[in-house]
Amino acid sequence: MLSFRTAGESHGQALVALVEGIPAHLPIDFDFIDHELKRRQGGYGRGGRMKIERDQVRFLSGVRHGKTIGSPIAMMIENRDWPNWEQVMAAREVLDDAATKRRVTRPRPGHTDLAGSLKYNHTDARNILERSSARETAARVAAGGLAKVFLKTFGIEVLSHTTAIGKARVPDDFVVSWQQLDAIRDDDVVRCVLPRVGQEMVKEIEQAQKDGDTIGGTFEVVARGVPVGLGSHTGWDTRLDGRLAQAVMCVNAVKAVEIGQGVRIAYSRGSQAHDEIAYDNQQRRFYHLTNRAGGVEGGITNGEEVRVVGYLKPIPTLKKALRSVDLISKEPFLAQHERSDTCTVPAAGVIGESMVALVLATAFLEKLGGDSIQETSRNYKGYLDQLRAY
Ligand code: EPS
Repeated sequence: MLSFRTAGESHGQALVALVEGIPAHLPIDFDFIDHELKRRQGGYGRGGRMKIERDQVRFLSGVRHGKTIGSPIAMMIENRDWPNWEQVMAAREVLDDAATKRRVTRPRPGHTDLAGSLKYNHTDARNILERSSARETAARVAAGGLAKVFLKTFGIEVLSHTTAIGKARVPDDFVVSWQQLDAIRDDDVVRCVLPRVGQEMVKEIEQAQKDGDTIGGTFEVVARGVPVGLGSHTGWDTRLDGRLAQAVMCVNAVKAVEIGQGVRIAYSRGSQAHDEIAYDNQQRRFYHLTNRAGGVEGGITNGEEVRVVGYLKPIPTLKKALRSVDLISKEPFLAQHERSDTCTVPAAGVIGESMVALVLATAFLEKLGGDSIQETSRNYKGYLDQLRAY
């Protein structure tokens, strides 16, 4: 069973990801995983922090001579900002002065500051925000990179694009092709496949920046090569659409998730909502004439591309601060402003890819099992033969 956890604070020493259940003998593409981390760091509208960090994975366990050995894989990403925070974030007790420096007592509306401080009984919201910071997603992308390397062995690939930033958005009925996704360049600052809309997105971010404000938007993750039969209709928690929704919803700032064209079809008739079925005699496979369902029917993948849309709220750390109340004095104040980003939608797409890859890899291994890649490959071949012989 594939599972992963992360640990680490935004301004702590490092982030850690622990991945268990990847079969043995998987060749690790180290450069690919580091490149994934770099993709996450990009995007127009990131703050000063991204100039400091140069995320790279150090493998601590589970990989030997370039291949997985079947044991838990521990990955570490150093925080280059740590030397500036050694005292503030020290594990051991420090002098009062260093302990109170950079204390956060004026919670930001929309952030975890208030709910987290009340729940964990802290009067310094730094104890909350350090972990709820989106910095943690670097560790998720490391784990997701591993999942992508695993999936690629079986011909499954996951990419994403930005579909809206503020008022700039791709047309409602726009269906992105794999070629368009594949052609997004690393230096594309908004990761939108329609250049004219991309330029509008840049303007939206610039305007928000000028106004001391932040801006949200949407991204779409697409997975191709996904076989029919991942996930199951038999239980509430085995349905793959539910698992994908959870995985994308927990990306920082995401407030809504859509599978395929789920939102639009809620407002249309059944005859306009569903994807008609056809059969390809040559390839001996069923397929659909459209893919509004986003590749999942009844909680099971149906062989079409899996498509998931994440909707992000604007980041809650605002220069133009909103009204708040001090945690200690209970007096009204404007919320605290910490250095932060104006827009993270392009980065969120990369994180969404990782989360989708982790869900797909988990469901793939649930269905096909295997302690070694050889065993999983044999099982997969047997399943594909079964589908062809159906
Ligand atoms: C974040 C605030 C900023 C972001 C950070 C998320 O960091 P800092 O407080 O150090 O300026 O840049 O994101 C990352 C560091 C990252 O790697 O994505 C926050 O408050 O959530």
